[in-house]
Amino acid sequence: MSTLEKFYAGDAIALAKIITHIENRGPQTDQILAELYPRTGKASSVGVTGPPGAGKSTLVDKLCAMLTDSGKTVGVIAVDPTSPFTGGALLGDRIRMQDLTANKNVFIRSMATRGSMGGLAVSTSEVIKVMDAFGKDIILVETVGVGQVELDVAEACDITIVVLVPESGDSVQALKAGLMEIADIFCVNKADREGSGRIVSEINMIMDVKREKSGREFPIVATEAVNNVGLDQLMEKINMEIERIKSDEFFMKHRRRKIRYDIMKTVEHRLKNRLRKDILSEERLSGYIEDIFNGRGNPYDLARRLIDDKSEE
Ligand SMILES: Nc1nc2c(ncn2[C@@H]2O[C@H](COP(=O)(O)OP(=O)(O)O)[C@@H](O)[C@H]2O)c(=O)[nH]1
Ligand SMILES: [Mg+2]
Repeated sequence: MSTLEKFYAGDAIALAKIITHIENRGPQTDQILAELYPRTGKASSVGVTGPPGAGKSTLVDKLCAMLTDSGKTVGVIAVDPTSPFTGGALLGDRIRMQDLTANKNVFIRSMATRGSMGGLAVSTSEVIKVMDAFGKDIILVETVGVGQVELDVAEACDITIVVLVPESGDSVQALKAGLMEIADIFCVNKADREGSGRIVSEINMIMDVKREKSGREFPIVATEAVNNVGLDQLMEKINMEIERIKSDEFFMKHRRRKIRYDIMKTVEHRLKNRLRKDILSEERLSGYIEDIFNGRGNPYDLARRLIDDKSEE
C-alpha cells in the first residue's frame, strides 16, 4: 500500500508522513496537494490566537474534548513555539497534553516556526487542507498573536477566536497588534481574575462600530478554561460562526475568498522559493554584489534584467 492509499484508508501515520513531506517541501508536495484538493472543503478551521499565557492551549485542550465527545474528529495545529504541544512546556502542561494525545479522534501537529522562510502561513494552510482531506471535521490552529506572521496564519483559517485576559491595557495592545481586525469571536479567558468585566466593555466599545457596519455579532465570551466555565457558550458561538460561513449567501463569497487566498499565497510562496534557490541564489547574489560594489551596474538594471530576461536563469 502506498502512503496515499493508507492515508485514504484513515491511517494516522500516513497522515503524519504526508504532513512532514509537505512541511519539508518534499519533491511531491504540489502533486500531493493537487491530488488531495478535490477532497477538501468539508472541514472548518478555527484559529485560536492571543498573547502568550492567555490560556489558548488550555482552551484548545478543552474544546477538543468537547468536540470529540460530540462525535467530531479533530485536528490540532500548534504554531505557538511555546505551546505545550511542541514540548516547550512546564510539567503541568505536559500532563494536560497527554489527555489529548490519548484521544484517538484527535490528531495533533506542531509546526516548525523556524526555517520556514516566511512560508509559515502557507504551510499551515496546506496542513489544514491535508487534515481536511483526511476527514477531520474541525481543525483548531493555535498561534500566538504577536506579529504579522501570526496574523497571516489566522487568516488561513475559516474563523478566528482572539483570546484575551483581564490585564490592564490588554485590549489596547490587541488593537495595536491588529488582533481586533481578524477576530470573529472574542474569548476573555481567566474571567476568575479581576478586571474581566472591564475588558469586555473595552472590546465592546471597539467593536460596536464594526458591528453596526457589518450587522455581525462579533460575540464576546468570558471563560475560565481551567475551571470549565463558559466553554459551552464559547462552543455555541463557534458553531454559530461555522453555520454562518456555511450559509448559502455567505458560502460562495467565503469560498471564493479562500480560493483567492490560496492562489495568491501559493504562487507568492513558490516564486519566493524560486527566487532564493535560483534567480538570487546566495552564489549569484554574491556575484551581483561584487559587480555593483566594483562599479559595474546597479540594482535597478539588474532587477529589470533578472525579471524580464529569462536567459539570465
Ligand atoms: N486563573 C486562570 N488560569 C488559567 C485559565 N486558563 C488557563 N490558565 C492558566 O494559564 C497558564 C497559561 O495557559 P496556556 O493554555 O498554556 O496559555 P497559552 O500560552 O495561551 O497557550 C496555565 O498555567 C493555565 O493553567 C483560567 O481561566 N484562569
Ligand atoms: Mg499555548
